[in-house]
Amino acid sequence: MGVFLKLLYDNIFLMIEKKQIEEFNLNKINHHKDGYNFLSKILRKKEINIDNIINKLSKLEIAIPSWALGIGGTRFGRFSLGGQPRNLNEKIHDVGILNTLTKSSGLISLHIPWDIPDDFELINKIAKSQGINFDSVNSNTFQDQKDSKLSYKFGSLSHVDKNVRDLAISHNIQVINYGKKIGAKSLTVWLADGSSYPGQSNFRDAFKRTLDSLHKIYEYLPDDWKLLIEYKPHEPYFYSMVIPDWGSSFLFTSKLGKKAYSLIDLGHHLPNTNIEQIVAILMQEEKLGGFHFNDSNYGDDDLTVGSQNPFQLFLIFCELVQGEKETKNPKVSWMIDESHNLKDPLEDLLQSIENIKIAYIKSLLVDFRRLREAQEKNDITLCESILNEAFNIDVRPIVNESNFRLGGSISPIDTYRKLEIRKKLTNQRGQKYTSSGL
Ligand code: AFD
Ligand code: MN
Ligand code: MN
Repeated sequence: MGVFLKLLYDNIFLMIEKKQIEEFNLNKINHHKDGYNFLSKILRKKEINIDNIINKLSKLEIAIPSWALGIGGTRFGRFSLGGQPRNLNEKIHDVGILNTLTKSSGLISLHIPWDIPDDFELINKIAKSQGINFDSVNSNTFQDQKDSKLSYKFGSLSHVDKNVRDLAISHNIQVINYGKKIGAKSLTVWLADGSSYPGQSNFRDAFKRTLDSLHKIYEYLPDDWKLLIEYKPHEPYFYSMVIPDWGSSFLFTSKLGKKAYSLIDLGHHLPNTNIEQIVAILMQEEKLGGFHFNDSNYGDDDLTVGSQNPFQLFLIFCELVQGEKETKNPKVSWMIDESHNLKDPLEDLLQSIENIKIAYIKSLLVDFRRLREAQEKNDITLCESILNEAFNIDVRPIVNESNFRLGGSISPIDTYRKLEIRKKLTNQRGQKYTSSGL
């Protein structure tokens, strides 16, 4: 049996069969339809076409981070969970499970060098067999690679030593080359460079060295690719970061050219930052490339999307939906970036996918024309009530109906549990894990 078939066979137990989902849906359909029909009636009275919303949902593609399919950890410890993926093949199968249940996560975002395929042709075949495509490829110059003669300890693209900068540039170029072989169309650079003490680094010199390095990477970028520049105010450095905020990311992307865009990671803001305003302005400047969705309270907590502040997520989507209509910003990549320590990663990601859909649907229910009129009159109370009118509708029946119509599960987490997927994964892959991840 060829390697491909062997790998497929090894994971065949994982394939959730269509009839299993159909059986599960059959038991839930009446209860679901009661809720859905009731909601349809309410929305029809508001002259909202629910089918248009479901049609938009059917086009959703949420990218799953390869590094979040296993248990992450904190610097204080990492606790095991059985059945975590041990290699890229198994990560792709896990994304296949998510996509079979939700029909909206047929994308995986790889992290290099953690996810370098041994055999590109084989991995493309496996991904195709699972209905999975590759989203942005992520470079990693925040860790020294084994037997590297140079170190990123004091930075990479901004390093004072040109040799280190050249190493980091060549790594990013190598990541682009890997990406080309799997059909990726964007490179995500999260530059972890910065300083932890006053006086450690010259801010302007570090900026200029970084810009020069990014230019070299940008020149190599294929014409139909995007370069996504992610920003972060702290960690792993705690006095300054070279790209700390949306303004610095925007400055770099503006200086680099039209293929460069900013990436908003929701956990990369100081507490109480108005992220939705950043979305609005970056879209106005046609420089919003994508999101890393997660949730947080204090820092880069990488918690389940929408688990802490669903209203902020809704407001972000309100700007996204308005920006799509009112600006020429290109299609934005919706990627998740999380690190799981407590929950089953696949359950966590199923929750995140559902919460993204919920926030998106609610933003589609907002009467933005009426909101504009109320804003023009400075009628604050009316502005708030127009938003809250949409936010307070329980739209889960629409999420479930969309899953159902696409052949997914009316209730993905319940199906995942009923089919005992985690138990099967553990039986197949063992209790201990060797997965990479943050
Ligand atoms: C860490 C960084 C950043 C990056 C991710 C994957 O903070 O969010 O996108 O790792 O490299 O979370
Ligand atoms: Mn991120
Ligand atoms: Mn992060």
